[in-house]
Amino acid sequence: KKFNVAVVGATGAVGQELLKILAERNFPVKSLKPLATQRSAGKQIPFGGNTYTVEATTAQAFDGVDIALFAGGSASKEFAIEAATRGAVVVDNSSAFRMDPKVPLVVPEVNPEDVKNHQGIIANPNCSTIQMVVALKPIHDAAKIKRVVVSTYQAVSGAGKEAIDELTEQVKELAEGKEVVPKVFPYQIAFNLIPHIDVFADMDYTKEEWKMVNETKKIMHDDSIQVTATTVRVPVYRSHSESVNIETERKITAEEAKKVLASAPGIIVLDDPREKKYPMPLFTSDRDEVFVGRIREDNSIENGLNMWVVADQLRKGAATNAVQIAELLIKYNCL
Ligand code: 2RA
Repeated sequence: KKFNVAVVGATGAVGQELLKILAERNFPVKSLKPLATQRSAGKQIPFGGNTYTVEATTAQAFDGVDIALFAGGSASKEFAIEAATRGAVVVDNSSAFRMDPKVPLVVPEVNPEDVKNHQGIIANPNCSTIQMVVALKPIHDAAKIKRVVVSTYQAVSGAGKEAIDELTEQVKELAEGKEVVPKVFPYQIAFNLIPHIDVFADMDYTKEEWKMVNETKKIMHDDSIQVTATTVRVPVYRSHSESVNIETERKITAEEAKKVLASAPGIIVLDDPREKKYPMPLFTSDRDEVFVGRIREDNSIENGLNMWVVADQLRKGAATNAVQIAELLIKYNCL
C-alpha cells in the first residue's frame, strides 16, 4: 500500500532532510505534497524521480493526505490539528504538542508501542532528548536510572538553515578581519560557545533544558528519573554531542554498560580511548545511529556512569526519527 505524504516546511533544513530520508528509506509514497510558506510556493522539488511544486500551506492542502510530516516551527501550531481533522496522521517535529497527554512522544528504539495510542498527532521529541534517551534506555533496563546530569554541545543546524549559513559567514568574515554582526544567535557563534538555547524560563533554566527534563520522563514512562541539563550552542554544523552522567539503582560496571549499549538498537559504541576511538561530529554527521563512547564508571559515587553521546541532529535528531515513526504507523496498522 502507498500513502499520500505531505512534508510541511519542505524547504527548511529539517524539511529537506525529511525528503532525503523518505527517498533513502524507500518510504511507500504514492504522492508527495511539499508545503511551505507563500514565499517558497512555486519552487520545484525533485523527489523519487519526479518533480513536485512547493505549495503554500493552507487547511485545504491537507485534503486527501494520509501522513503529514511537520518539520517544526510555527506551521505546527497553525495547521497540525487542521491536518489531523482532515484525516491525516501528523508526525510533528515542533515542541507544540510534546507534553500533551493525548499525544504520544516517540523514539522508536525506546517506546515504539506508544504510536498505537495516537489520536491523530504524534510528536517527535527534541533532538537533544532523542539521542540521549536512545543511550539511556539499555542502561535503564539493566540497572534502573535514578538521576541524569547532562551537558550538551549543540550544532548550529538545530537553529535551521540560516544558522548553518551564519556560522559559515562568520568564519569567513573573521578570516578577512571583518566585524561580525550576529543575527540568529545572541552573540558571535564562530569560535565561541553560547550557554543559551531557546528562552530562559523557571529557575533560570532555558526551555531547551526543561525539554530534556520533561520529555525524558514521558518517553521512558518513568517520572522518578531525575534529570538536570545545561544546553550549549557550539560552532559545529550538524551533530549534537552530550556529556551524560548517570546514577543507577543497581551497580553496573563500564564493561557491562558497553555490552548492553553495543547490543541495543540504534547505537554504535565507539570506545577505545587509547586508540583515540571516540565519537566526534567529524564522523557522525550524515549517519542515523547514536554513537556512544568514553564509557567509564563515575569515580565520585557508588553507582555512577559517564558517557559521551554524539548523533546527527538533522537525521536521528529530527528527520530519521520522524520517518521511523511513520514506518511504525504502517507496521502497527494505525494510519
Ligand atoms: C536546537 N534542539 O538545537 C533545538 C531545536 N532543534 O536549536
